[in-house]
Amino acid sequence: MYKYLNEINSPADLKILAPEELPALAEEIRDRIIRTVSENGGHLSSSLGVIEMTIALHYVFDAPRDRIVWDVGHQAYAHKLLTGRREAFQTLRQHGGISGFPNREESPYDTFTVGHSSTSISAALGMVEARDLKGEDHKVIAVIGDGSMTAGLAFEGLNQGGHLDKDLIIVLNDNEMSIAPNVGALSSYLSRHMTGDFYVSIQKIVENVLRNIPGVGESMLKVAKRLEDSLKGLIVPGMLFEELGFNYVGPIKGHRFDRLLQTFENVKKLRKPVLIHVATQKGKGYRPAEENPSVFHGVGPFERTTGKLVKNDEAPPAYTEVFGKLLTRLAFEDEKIVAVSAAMPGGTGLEHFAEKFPDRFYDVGIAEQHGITFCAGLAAEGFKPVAAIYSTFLQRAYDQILHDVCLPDLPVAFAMDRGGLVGDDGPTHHGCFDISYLRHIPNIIVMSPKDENELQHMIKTALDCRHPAAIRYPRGAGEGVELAPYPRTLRIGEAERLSLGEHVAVFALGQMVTPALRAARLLKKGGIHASVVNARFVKPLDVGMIRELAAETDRFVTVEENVLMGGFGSAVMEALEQEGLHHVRVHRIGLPDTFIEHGSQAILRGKYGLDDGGIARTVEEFLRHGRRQVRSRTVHGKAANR
Ligand SMILES: Cc1ncc(C[n+]2csc(CCOP(=O)(O)OP(=O)(O)O)c2C)c(N)n1
Repeated sequence: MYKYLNEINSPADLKILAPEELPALAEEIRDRIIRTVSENGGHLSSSLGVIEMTIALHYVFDAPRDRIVWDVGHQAYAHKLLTGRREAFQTLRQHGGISGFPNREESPYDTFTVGHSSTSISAALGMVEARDLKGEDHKVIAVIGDGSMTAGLAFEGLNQGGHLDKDLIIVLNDNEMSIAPNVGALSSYLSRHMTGDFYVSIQKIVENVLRNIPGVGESMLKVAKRLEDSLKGLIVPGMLFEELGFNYVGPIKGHRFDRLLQTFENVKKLRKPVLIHVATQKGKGYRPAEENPSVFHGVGPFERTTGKLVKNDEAPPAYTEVFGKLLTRLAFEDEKIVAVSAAMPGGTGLEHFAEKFPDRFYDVGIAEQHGITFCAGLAAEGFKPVAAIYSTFLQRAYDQILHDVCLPDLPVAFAMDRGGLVGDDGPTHHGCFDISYLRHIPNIIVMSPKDENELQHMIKTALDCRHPAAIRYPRGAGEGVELAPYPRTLRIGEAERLSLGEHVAVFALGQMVTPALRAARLLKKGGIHASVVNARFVKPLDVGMIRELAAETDRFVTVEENVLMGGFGSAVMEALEQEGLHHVRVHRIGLPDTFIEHGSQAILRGKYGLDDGGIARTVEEFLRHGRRQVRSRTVHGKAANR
């Protein structure tokens, strides 16, 4: 079906092609990507936008000897197709299939494991230094988007890169988009390449006029030349990078092979820090994605011919949607509520809020650290900021949460969407560390709702509590429960007992409450009676409830979609120890001490024993064999693999 692509098993096969054949190859790659993503879902717009650039990079450079370092890595589908994963590409993002991101374990062409943004310049610079220390001679090329360039981390890399003055190439892929349109001063600065053209034409006119003034023309011209640099600095985008010590090349047209090949060939000869500014179009070549690049940034399955998304209209509203709607409603009543997103207004459900309250909504760009300290500033002045950031990306802002928010006990609310297993995006995106990275910080309240209605109550609670408060909720649809017309404030640290049973007490957190209840029903059929508790709060824990249940049973099971280490179960064990309740034996169900692979949420929950059947089996075994045997199985990963 694909004349050119089918013959390419490595970049060496690509290099055999004539430059004139590359556009046809690009179209084949485009078709293959669209077909696969329409079935599996994935990051479409970004990958379509860099097909020509990817082919040109592999055509000119010599990977894997030359290191190509992708930023975020969501745009690397063409790279995967050209580097030996053509056959496997149909398994993209599926459990057991290839990853949606570059992964060092998957291929020697994937120089850096990635998924979070803005790491490429630092990583590439490390590789440059390693090359020089080892006395090797190859190129290192970082490919970074204009959205990812907004992060402080990228500038930290640029800062050192310009200073070291080594042979490093940065390709800035500028499509003027992050997921949504790019924001911030840097973005406006880059988009001045239009003005750059304007500058060149003005320069020509001025030159001509000066030359034609008899006598004074030439000397005026010299003065004008001297002024040129400062004039250029005012209006040409590259000067920022030049000032930082990079040789700026561009902007060049990112879908024209002649320009790309010529520029890469030229730059290859240099031995200094170079930044090539490439202008591309997000979604290039697929009309629905060109028209709506944000929707097709990360997309589920869709009808290829129409671009219509395959959606389950019957599904209950997603947690994200419930969050966004409620926050907007509450903001009408309380003008102190402001919302902050780090380049994800759509993904976090804040688009509606942004529309209604443009002056109280801030998209800070991919700048989670700045976003949190910015919230701290707002809170210090009496506002109620809500930082809506996915659990996995909030990892970036650990010190800002600790030092800038929790230490001064400022009332910032953290809406941590995608807490737990997120599915196909895999280990870089699972939000399974948040309970552990938050619960040891003084002053913070950490909670997780059992359903979308409780999420409403928790949002209200977080806004009313006058302390730092984090709510973690899962990716996907809610439980389908009725939504209370008005949320109430929960009593801080109060758990909810959902069923009675004398054999074992199951403490479940967040999205694990419903499967724990179903597991209790399964267990009942086998004569095991379990009390099920909706923990609601990880911090402060409901120690009263723990005491109460410890008086009824000597077996506790905790269930959480978080790593076991330092998680909710650990908090329960610590409380038992502190309370001197040594007679209680505990078994913790959660994620093992490993990075969880990609795959659908259902598959992963099944594999790691976090679904109804898995929880019921573990409880049953725990009661049958006692703590020691079940624990040793978990340690060897077998319990998790059942
Ligand atoms: C630290 C971090 N925050 C947020 C994200 C989510 N995210 C993935 S891609 C993306 C936009 C990246 O924009 P850009 O670098 O311009 O690449 P493009 O998709 O436009 O090609 C964002 C915000 C992320 N991957 N990492």
